[in-house]
Amino acid sequence: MLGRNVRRSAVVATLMCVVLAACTNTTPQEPTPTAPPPQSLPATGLPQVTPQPQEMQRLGDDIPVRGKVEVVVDPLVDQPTRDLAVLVLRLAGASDVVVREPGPPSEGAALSVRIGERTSPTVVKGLQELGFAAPAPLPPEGYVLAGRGGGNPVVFIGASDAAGAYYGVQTLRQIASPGRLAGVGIVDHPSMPLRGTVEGFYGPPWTHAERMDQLAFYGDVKLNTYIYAPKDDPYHREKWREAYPAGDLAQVKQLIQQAAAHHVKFTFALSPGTSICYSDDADFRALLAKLQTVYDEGVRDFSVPLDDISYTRWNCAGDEAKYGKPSEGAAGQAQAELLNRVQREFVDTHPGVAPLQFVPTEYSDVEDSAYKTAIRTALDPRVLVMWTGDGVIPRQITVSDAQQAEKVWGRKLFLWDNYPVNDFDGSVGRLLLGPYEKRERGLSGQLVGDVSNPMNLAAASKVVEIGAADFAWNDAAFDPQRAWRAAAEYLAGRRAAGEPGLVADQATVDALMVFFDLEHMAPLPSGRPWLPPAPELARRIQEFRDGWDRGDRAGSAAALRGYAQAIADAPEQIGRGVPADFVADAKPWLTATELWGKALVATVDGLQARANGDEGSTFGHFTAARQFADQAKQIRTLPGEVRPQGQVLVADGVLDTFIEQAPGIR
Ligand code: LTM
Repeated sequence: MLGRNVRRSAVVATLMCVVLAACTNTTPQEPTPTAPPPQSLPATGLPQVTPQPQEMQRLGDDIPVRGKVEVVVDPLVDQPTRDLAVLVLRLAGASDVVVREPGPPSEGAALSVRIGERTSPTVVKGLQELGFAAPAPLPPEGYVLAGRGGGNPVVFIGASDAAGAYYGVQTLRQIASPGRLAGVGIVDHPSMPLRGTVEGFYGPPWTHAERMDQLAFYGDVKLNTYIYAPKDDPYHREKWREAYPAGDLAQVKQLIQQAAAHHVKFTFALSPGTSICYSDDADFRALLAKLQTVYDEGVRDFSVPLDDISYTRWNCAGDEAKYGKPSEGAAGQAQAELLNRVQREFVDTHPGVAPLQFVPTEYSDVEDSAYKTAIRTALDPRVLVMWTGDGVIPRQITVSDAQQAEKVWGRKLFLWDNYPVNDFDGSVGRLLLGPYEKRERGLSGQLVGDVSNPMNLAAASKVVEIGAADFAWNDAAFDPQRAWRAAAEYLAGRRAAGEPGLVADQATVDALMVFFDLEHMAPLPSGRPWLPPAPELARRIQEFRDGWDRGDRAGSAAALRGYAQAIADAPEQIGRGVPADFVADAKPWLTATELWGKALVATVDGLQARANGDEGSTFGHFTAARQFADQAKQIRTLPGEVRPQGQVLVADGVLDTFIEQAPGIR
């Protein structure tokens, strides 16, 4: 089974928001019918774009978008990019958008948007006329975008390739707001060549619909890689020799098309390690045959993960005869020979296939070993090797870890980042909605790519995925808190499945930030945190305690009560303003949050009553608080959604502790 068919209903969102862009622009005034159309609109600061561009500057006034707009494209600009440009311009206010190849201008166009190769003469001339000095050629997937309001409003997007053109238009989406495009100049390209996710967790695989949605979303945030490797798809691991049923292959075909439309490499992973006999040519042929079936459907990126297997026991007598007694070094040798053959006999013989990817059996440390020595010395240097950092769930990922890893593996590594995955015992009951923290700036110089291993809950994983996308694109400028808020803006800004909106609903963004804080904690395998629980709530509780101890009892209680009410109200606001798939993923946590919020409100009411000297009602409030908390503790994760199951956790160690301790505060 490739994935469950249906888990939840389709994405439906009602509110509109600036999608990954700050609402810095004001809505333009409609001109009176007799007034001439404005040629430019006063600039209002730089828009926020996520992932953050390498360079962005203001070039002049904003560009009005109204009436007829023409989009002039080179053949480099593919259909999805053209369609996105039309959608963005219509959302921004164009009544009519004409797409044409270079040639005579369309009659009556109020604005021309030129999208083509960075080096094409019209783009070069247009950028010169705008006085925008941009490098050429640009790195792969790069683009330059420049526009300015004025006598003859124009926007130029010059790209290094088709992906660059697509990303230029994704940025156009983020500099658009109702009635205008920001008059800015941007030079942009990714810092890491491979950016995305690996569906590599245990437990319920994503549904087909979730994968389709994820692939579209990756385009929005300039992620270019999706690795298909769900541990619980038997055809990926245990039954790796067996062909996928026809229906599953049809879905693979759809996924490949969806990936291509959003400039994502659909990477097919096959994990034979639990039963392969390395010395058996029949097994090698079975492996190639399986890869061939998906190659025939259009897959051009492949991975052979050999993680989470025993490498001190052979699966057949033939391996002992060929490689000797089971040992780490012998396993490394056998694996390297297998992978080299896949690279030479499959990748090299199939046009268009990218270098093979591989997850080693030792993937989570930086110590040299017999296994790593064998891989380092025997594995074809073109094969990409994945690594999770120093630890399966590391406390942090640093440049020096990656440098050490490069030494022992003999090559720069491809990061398999086990965040926000929640399939291990230490993560029971957790929804990981924290910022993309503790990944050191500068890692792009050491890694060939960064893919995150998400939660079984696909839509909820977008919060961390957006942070990871921002980091992988431009780690030098990365700000985890900024990217975290951008994730809230993204979620609050979908009009409907796959369709962006341009106006932010700040109440929804604020509610999401309150909720994200409550689910900030990220656990190590032991369950102890590598990201602390609810730092904002903890800060406010500390502020309350300090004020209370200083004697400002009423003031400090009133301040905390406001935030307690925001917690209690956040789930309803999120339910109204965020896509249905995120709400469905987060449902048990939202239900628990409302109860914990009510418990906190009642707790603060009890403290306020105490401050007023009303000990009689103090007791009643504390009793109500305990009842709400008891109800919240009953909420459990949903079977079929995550694995393992357990009590849903919300700001544990902060919220529950305060509610328990409050009756003793005097
Ligand atoms: O991390 C790797 C390479 N393999 C597995 C993943 O499949 C799993 O999702 C994570 C988190 O439990 N840990 C692993 O070891």
